[in-house]
Amino acid sequence: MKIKSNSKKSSRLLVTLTLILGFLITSCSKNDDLKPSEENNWSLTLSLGDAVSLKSSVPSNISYTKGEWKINGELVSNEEIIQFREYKAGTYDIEFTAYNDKKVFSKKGTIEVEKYAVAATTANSMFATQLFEYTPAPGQFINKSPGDLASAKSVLGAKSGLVTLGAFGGGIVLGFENPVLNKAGDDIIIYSNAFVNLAEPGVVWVMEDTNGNGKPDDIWYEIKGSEFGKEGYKRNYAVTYTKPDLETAEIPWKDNLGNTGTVKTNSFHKQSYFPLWLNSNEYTVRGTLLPSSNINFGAQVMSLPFEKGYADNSSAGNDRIDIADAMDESGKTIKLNSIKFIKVQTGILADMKALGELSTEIKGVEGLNF
Ligand SMILES: [Ca+2]
Ligand SMILES: [Ca+2]
Ligand SMILES: [Ca+2]
Repeated sequence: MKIKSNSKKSSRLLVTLTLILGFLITSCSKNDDLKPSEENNWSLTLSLGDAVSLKSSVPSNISYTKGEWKINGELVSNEEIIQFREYKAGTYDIEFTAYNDKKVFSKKGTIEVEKYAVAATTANSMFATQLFEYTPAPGQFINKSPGDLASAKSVLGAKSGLVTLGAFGGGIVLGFENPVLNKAGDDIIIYSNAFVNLAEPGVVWVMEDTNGNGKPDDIWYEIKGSEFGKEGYKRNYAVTYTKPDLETAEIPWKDNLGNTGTVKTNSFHKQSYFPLWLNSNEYTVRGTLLPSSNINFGAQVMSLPFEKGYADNSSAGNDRIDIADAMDESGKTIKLNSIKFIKVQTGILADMKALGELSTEIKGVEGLNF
């Protein structure tokens, strides 16, 4: 963790990963007014998954009736202390606002969360070596292996890790050291734990580093797989998962079509199925829903693989992706010369009975053409 602060006067106390931000009160008036600080900037750089505690320390002679923490403009807490930890690289705007009946006092800062990467060598740089985001949906392995940050890191630079993405929409974003070129035929292999008659297809997205900044902040293009346009295939499908009051209860969801349901819990996995590192009590995932047509609830629950174009699909455990199948929002094929980033998301929303939720797993991602 690297820290810098533009605010010379703010008192900082770093104990392990705890950061206390002293709020500056430029003057303390007789009326207990909260005055805005002149120096309103601080910044931190964290690695993906690092945790810091942020404390609002308005001096005790100032009374305020309400305090609010916002992250990227969204209210996350009214407590004095919040813990910040993100599994998604990017810039986060942090704001604490204190109110009394006279004034509003606000202090802002930013936290930059950097990707996690393993060193790229000649022996491993054909694999994705960078982790930009791990945002699983709820599931039976979430908050433990293979549904935690260590598991997400395990797929880097190899094909022998294992991470689960949880139920529909849960995802992971990885990057390559060097662009993977779009040559004739397949360009990428996604390794998974697919079993015979138990495909858990994940939708694959690719991105060029168009602006050349090394970050996945350009346009995602979905790989047009064999289920494109079939009944049950829906783009821009969104599901909101809510943390239940009882930590071990099943996880309610609602989608953007008015449907509701739950991610069921089972007796094998007794921890919370909701990602406990999140700052909020609900979150929404958005992606492409694949048909449930290949799931068969007979004497034995089965999920047959689709023809092509998905992760965790083929029973051999290696699914080949052709960058030439990338398509834009309208479904039109787009020509990409290379890609730098890849995203995989669980594509089906299904309760597989005794097997738990349908969830895509991956073991590693390999580029074939450089
Ligand atoms: Ca190709
Ligand atoms: Ca699987
Ligand atoms: Ca970029």
